[in-house]
Formats: sequence, C-alpha cells, structure tokens
Amino acid sequence: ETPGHRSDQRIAEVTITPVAFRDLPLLNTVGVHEPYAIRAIVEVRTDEGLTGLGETYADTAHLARLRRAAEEITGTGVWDLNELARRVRASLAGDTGTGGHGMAGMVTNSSTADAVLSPFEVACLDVQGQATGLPVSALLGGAVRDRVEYSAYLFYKWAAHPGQEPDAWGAALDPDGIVAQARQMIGAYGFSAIKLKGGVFPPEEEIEAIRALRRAFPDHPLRIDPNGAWTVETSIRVGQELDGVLEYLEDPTAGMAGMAEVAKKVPMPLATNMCVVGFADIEPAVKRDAVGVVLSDHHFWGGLTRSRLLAGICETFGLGMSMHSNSHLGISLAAMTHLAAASPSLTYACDTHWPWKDPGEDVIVDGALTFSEGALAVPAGPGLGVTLDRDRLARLHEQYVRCGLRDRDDTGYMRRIDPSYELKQPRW
Ligand code: GKR
Ligand code: MG
Repeated sequence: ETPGHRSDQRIAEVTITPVAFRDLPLLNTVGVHEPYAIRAIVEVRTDEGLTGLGETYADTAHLARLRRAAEEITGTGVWDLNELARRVRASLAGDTGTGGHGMAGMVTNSSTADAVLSPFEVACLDVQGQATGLPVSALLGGAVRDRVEYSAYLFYKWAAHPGQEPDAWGAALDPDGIVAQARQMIGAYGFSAIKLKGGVFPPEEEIEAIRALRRAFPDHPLRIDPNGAWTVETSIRVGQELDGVLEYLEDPTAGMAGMAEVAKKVPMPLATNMCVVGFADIEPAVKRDAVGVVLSDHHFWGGLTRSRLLAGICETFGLGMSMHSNSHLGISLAAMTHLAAASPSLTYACDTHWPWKDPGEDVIVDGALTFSEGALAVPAGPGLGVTLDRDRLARLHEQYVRCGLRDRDDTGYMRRIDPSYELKQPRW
C-alpha cells in the first residue's frame, strides 16, 4: 500500500513546548532528583500537514538553542538530514556556551550541536515513516528484533520529597531496601537485567547491595554505575571484589586515563556514558582500550541515524553496545526502542527511567508502549508509532510554567535540603 504522500515535503513550522512531570527523590553522586523533571517536546510540521515528534532536554540554554535552530531549519526537506544537520550547526555559530545539557553535571562534554540536532532529526524520521508507511526502525536499516529488552534501573532513594507523603516505592537506603525495590520493579515489569545507580554510599555498602541482589536474583545480569565517583584504586578494588558478579561496571571513575587503568585490572568490561560521549572520544578510547561497552544515547549523539553510525563504529572496533537513559517521556522511549531494534550489536538490555514516572503523566496517547516480560514490542505502525495527546501536552506545559524549575540541578536541590552536602569527584 502506498500512502500517497509527497517525497519533497519541507519543514513548514516547528513548535517547541517545555513540559514538567513529577519525579521522585532518586539519589546519585551529584545530589538528588528534584520534584519535577523537565523535557522539551518538538513538533515538526511539514508543508503537506504531517507532524513529526521529538523529545529532548529542556534546560534554559538548550531551549534557547532549540528555538534558534527551529528558525534556521524551516524550509529544509524532511529527507535531507545532512542539510538539517548543516543548518542546526549554522544556527549555533558563535555559541561557545557549554551549559544546558540536562544531565546535572554528570555528562558535560558531549557535543552541543548533536544534542540540538537530535529531536529535529527524530521528528523528520517520524515524518518520513508516516509518509512511507514504514516504522522508524525500518528507516534505520530494519528491525533485527521485534522486542527490545530494558533493565530494572534501581536507585537509592528517600521515601518522599521533603514535606510530601511517601511515594509508592518507599525508601531504599540499604541492601534490603534495594532488593525490595528490585522485587517491586521486576514484579511489575518483568525486567531480566538489573542496574544499580551507585556513587551514593561508601563502595562497601554498594558492594553489599549488589551481593544482596545476586542472592535474590541469581540469574539476572547485574551492573553498577557510580557516575565516576570512585578513584582508580577504589574502582579496581570494587571490580575485583565483584568478579563473576557484574556483567559490566559502568563509569567507575571519571576520565579516559583512569578508565583505561581500571580496565586493565578488572575482570569485567567497563561501560560508559561519561567518557565516550561524542565521536571525538572514540579514537582515544579505542587506542587506550579504555572501555568495552558504549552506552549510546540518541539525545546527545545527534539523533537516530548518527547513533546507528556510532553502532557501526563500535562494531568495527569490537566494542559492545548498551543504551543510556535520563528521566524521559514516551516520545523518547519510542525513539530508543526503534533505535535498539535496528542496532544489531546492541545486545545488552537498555536503561530506562520509565518506571519512575507517574504512568498518568505523559504527552502521548496511552497504549503504544506496554512492557511485557521486561521488553517493549517495537511499534510496527508508520513513523515512531506514538500520537501526541494535546490535552496532556497542555497540562504538562502548565505544570512546567507553575513549577518554576528551569534547569536540572540535583546538587542545588540536595544543598537546600542538607546545606552541608558537598560535591566531590572522586568521592571515594
Ligand atoms: O537519573 O540520576 C540519574 C542518572 O544518574 C542519570 O542522570 C545518568 O545520566 O542514568 C544516567 C547514567 O547512566 O549515567
Ligand atoms: Mg551511566
């Protein structure tokens, strides 16, 4: 069936809507998640009237760049992704700012241009899919799997944000709390791999949590990610102690040189979304043998086609692939799922923050993405396969306006709660 859409459609109008959704007090090595997470929803409308969707960070500097790029890309053909990238780069000329990456200081040197390009590229692919009747996974080279596995992404957390009623997850501040959280999450979603966000408590306590998870879930691959909180020495000690227990050790220490040192001395592969964050990082990482697994993330690798390029480069050098996540909504989850489906070497279960989101809060119509046995079926309809719900979009935008949060700041929020809190890297 040919849907009969024009192949020369051009971008006629771009709308960028910042939204906020409730988030829980999840702890990490730079602080704690604020009561709201913010995202920007991008709509690209063509001169034929099709609308493609994208989702990205909404921090102030990033929003301003998105708006500048939106003006510049009007008139671009939706199939001309090279021209789209050129125009996005042109819109950033003279912009040397580094802020606005939406990652609370955990990923700071990724490419600004790639982060700005990403939601527009995803939206163009969504349009291409609608115009051809093909799912985005087909446009990326074809789905090699029809379900994409995700992992149970565990966080140490408080029972509630200060002043609020305890949430449905309760506190998780020790090994028992982490195991209880894993049981609850795996019970609800069926995940078959587990990741623990570390860097919060002394490494001995986090090792104990991993051992407790191993006892409770003997067959689930396990990972820990302290976001670079450990020295080289600590990382090596943790890696050696968890020999045979971890499937990979994610960003134990900050910086390529340290990662390379750790990689030589620990038995398991090192994974990263902090030390290889852009194309320029690949050559030094390969030369030094610093990492074994790259966590891709289309939000800062320039969109889906550039993430496929990354996957090809990783394959060439024998690097494994997994996927990184930040607090996100359904448009991102759909894009992540199409990308993972079309990336043959992405064989690890992907990260997602999805379970931490209130299921009632999203910008898409329910039903397109439903977890079963820890995986999502790859949407088979045209494009991304998700539909914007305008009432929900309006509600989450209003929430953005009301909540007043304009930049993710896990450290600032933590300091307002505990003025003695210090940012330290390495922490142990
Ligand atoms: O949500 O606190 C968090 C995570 O720590 C996130 O911001 C990281 O970017 O999940 C991420 C990671 O794997 O490093
Ligand atoms: Mg990570």
